[in-house]
Amino acid sequence: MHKTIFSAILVLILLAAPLAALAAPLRLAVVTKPGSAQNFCAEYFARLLDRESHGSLATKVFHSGAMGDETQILTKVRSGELELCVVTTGPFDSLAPQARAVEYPFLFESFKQVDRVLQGPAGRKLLASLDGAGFQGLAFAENGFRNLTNNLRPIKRAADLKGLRIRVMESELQTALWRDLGAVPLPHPWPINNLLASGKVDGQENPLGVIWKYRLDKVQKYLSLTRHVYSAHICAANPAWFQALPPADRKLVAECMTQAAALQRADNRRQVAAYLAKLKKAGMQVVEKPDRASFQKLAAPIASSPLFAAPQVAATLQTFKQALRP
Ligand code: EAX
Repeated sequence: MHKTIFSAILVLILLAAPLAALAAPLRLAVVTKPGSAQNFCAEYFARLLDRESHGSLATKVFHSGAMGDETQILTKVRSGELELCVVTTGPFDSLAPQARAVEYPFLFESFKQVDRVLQGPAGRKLLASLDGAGFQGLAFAENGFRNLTNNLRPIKRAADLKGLRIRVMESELQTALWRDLGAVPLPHPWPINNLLASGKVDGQENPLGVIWKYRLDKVQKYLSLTRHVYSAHICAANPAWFQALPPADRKLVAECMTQAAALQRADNRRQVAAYLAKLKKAGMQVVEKPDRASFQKLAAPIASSPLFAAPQVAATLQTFKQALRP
């Protein structure tokens, strides 16, 4: 009797082992904390995929830097240590330089223009091209239009930036941009609250949602609505893992990510005005209409800099500009 029960249990264990291995959750990483834009997309994707796959594709979201900063997350997706990520376009810079076109200064004026490019053929082409850099591009979610904050003075025009020490993303483009604008850029991974509190930099730049959710108003006094760069989040997968999925699962993963990203973008846009109101209420002094043309003039030579010289990078920017033509 005991022997039969023992054998039955053994059979069950042997049967369950491969099933358990199959059911190991997909690992999806974001650098930000719950409530942030990246997390919204990641968590919504996880819920949606779980529901649509009837529980056969579970996802574990690693957040708050549990898988390292955004550059480290990208490296892990490329090596297969992670299946998925939602990462800001900035840190894609050195790994997939064509992604730089998204954060080209003053390229986009409105969300409508952003969608025309990123949600159209030009955006799809960029996502597909990431394959060459070791990523399966799935969708564009959104960080938003970036604005400048600092502790020294209200920034009304580019001349006011002289000598300002600004934390920038780990991105060659963003570093070059702020140098061209007359500031002193310091590349540093997210999060940056401690860096700002330490006084090693005077300012930083991020979308209003990020400034509010990380309460940068507590360590920064002035805010200028420069909207100098639009930051997307690229939802990407490890290509080998993705391509090895059964076609139906591949389709499901892509569709769930597309839907999660669309919902996240809509949520982000609905809240921009509220974020600004909250930051004002919290005491930030806001320059609502800085002289953006003065910034734009100093940023213009970046198009002919080595950062946009590589054929693929130049071609991506060109495709974006073409898509923006009326
Ligand atoms: O979402 O590093 C940054 O400034 C990014 O905007 C970060 O991902 C916050």
